[in-house]
Amino acid sequence: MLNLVLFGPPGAGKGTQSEKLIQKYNLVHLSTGDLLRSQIAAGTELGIRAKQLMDQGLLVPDEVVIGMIEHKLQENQSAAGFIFDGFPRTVPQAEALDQLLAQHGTDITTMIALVVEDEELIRRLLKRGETSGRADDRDETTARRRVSVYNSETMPVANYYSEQGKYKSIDGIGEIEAIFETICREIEKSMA
Ligand code: B4P
Repeated sequence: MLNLVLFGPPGAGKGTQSEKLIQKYNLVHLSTGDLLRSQIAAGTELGIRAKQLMDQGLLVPDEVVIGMIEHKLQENQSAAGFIFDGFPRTVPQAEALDQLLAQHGTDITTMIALVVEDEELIRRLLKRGETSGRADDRDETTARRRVSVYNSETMPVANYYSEQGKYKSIDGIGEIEAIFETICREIEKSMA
């Protein structure tokens, strides 16, 4: 089973690369950002609460996203593997993910971190905001807050996987296809 964590700051290209990886490796794509946006679109109570935080560029509480992932793992018990996109974003989320996967008799194969400098991230988020309609891409203050929340709350997750010998960083600047090929090479090394 291949279980991949695709890690990186907002706008690093996690969603972009996930779309390509799921095709190639036949994985189930679990993006907490997408799951939260479907809750918002459906107007659920969870979605209404999450939107208030997401629109400000802040993280949604750990128990909310962990609950969503738990539910999706249950629903996809026969999957060939998973790609975790935008999750885990805190160390408690990473610990919870390890426990959930252990209950299913599996674990994380590797974590691939896309590295992109802050000013390029801001440029990408604001550009996406021109067409995405996403409130969290709308203005520079929110985009900068998201990058800063990543640096303070999410970066420690890299150490968590590094201590397990599962961390691999990749340059996230360049052609989308070239970055994809580099990710594939790392995945294949981790499975060898
Ligand atoms: P996410 O949906 O995870 O959003 P993201 O970080 O913006 O996405 P990503 O890195 O996937 O960027 P993309 O490929 O689209 O999170 C949104 C919010 O949800 C969070 O702020 C938080 O509030 C909440 N949330 C989600 N998960 C959570 C969790 N686990 N815990 C708590 N809260 C959570 O790329 C961005 C842009 O760059 C695109 O326009 C793309 O075309 C472009 N791009 C991609 N690769 C490029 C390249 N190589 N060169 C140039 N441009 C590129």
